Amino acid sequence: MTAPTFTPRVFSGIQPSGGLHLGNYLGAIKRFVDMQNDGLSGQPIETIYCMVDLHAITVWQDPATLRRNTRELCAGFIASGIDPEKSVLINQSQVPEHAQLAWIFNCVARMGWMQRMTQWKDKAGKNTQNSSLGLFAYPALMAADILIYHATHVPVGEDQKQHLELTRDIAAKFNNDFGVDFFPMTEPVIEGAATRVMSLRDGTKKMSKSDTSDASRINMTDDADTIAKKIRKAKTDPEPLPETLEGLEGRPEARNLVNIYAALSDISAEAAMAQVGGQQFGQFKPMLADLAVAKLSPISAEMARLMEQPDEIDAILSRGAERAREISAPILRDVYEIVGMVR
Ligand code: AQP
Repeated sequence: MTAPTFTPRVFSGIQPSGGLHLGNYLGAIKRFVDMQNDGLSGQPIETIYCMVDLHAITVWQDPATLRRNTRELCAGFIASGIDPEKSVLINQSQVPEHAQLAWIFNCVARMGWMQRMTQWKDKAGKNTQNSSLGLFAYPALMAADILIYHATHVPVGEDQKQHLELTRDIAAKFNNDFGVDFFPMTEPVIEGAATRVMSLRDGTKKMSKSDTSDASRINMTDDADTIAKKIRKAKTDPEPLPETLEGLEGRPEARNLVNIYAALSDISAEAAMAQVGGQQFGQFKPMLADLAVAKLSPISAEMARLMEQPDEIDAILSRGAERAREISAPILRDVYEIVGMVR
């Protein structure tokens, strides 16, 4: 078998394990849209975006809620600007090659690698014995999601950096174990002003779906009043904003709001400071709230409209799965051949 050349290709996914929030939007989806429309370094690039439902069930999900969340996530992708004609939009469980390659990777990855994953430690906490085997093996499935398409670039938030490093380790070990140059060394794409959006209640904690406080996050389905109220009530310190970015050192809540402002405005944090440096929060917060409402309200309105057409969403996902399998099935066939499966 000749060593394949790797067509530049983007893959990324989000779990339908709850509603989308501003962190998912700024850290991931907005970047997905940019890569779909602008390509990579000016070159067009194939983009595949996924609702990773198999990942979601690593912790228990109510079946009806999971179904709804998966459709709502798909609506969120499309409402944010993912065009199902330009990008391949899929639900993970509809492309069986993800799970099939994950099994092979379960046999390549080492227990010690998984045990070092901070997300595993955070999510399992002290209760490792009672956590699902799937939660432990999560990064091997994530590696399979990416490598089943030979994806070369993965836009993610900063929290996924360690899993991307593990994906490279798995690819390298597979290549080495079988003496092939089969899987690419995928590059994480962690860019922009908001690669780690923090909780509105605690600037040292990531904004997250699983935070018990709804006030900690802006949900993509929040209405204008709720968005404005959450920003008004966001925790801050008593000082006005400094004149420069350096002055935000040691002020995580202020830094977070500036990053959100920058990312929503499509400018760097430095450029944001040139606009808002020196302002009191009483002036800055209403401006940020107006900006957030202006950017997010059209998305939530479009999500609501799309959710009234679940059949249309399902049809988009079926079409996406067909397109995805044209790429994934031949790659899995090659993997089985390399590993020595009789076909
Ligand atoms: N706060 C965040 N800032 C920037 N990016 C973020 N992402 C998540 N939170 C932030 C990025 O969103 C993508 C999908 O994340 P996910 O839903 O698959 O998993 P997650 O990171 O576990 O999301 P949550 O909200 O934090 O869920 P829970 O509460 O269940 O743990 C990824 O690219 C991620 O980086």
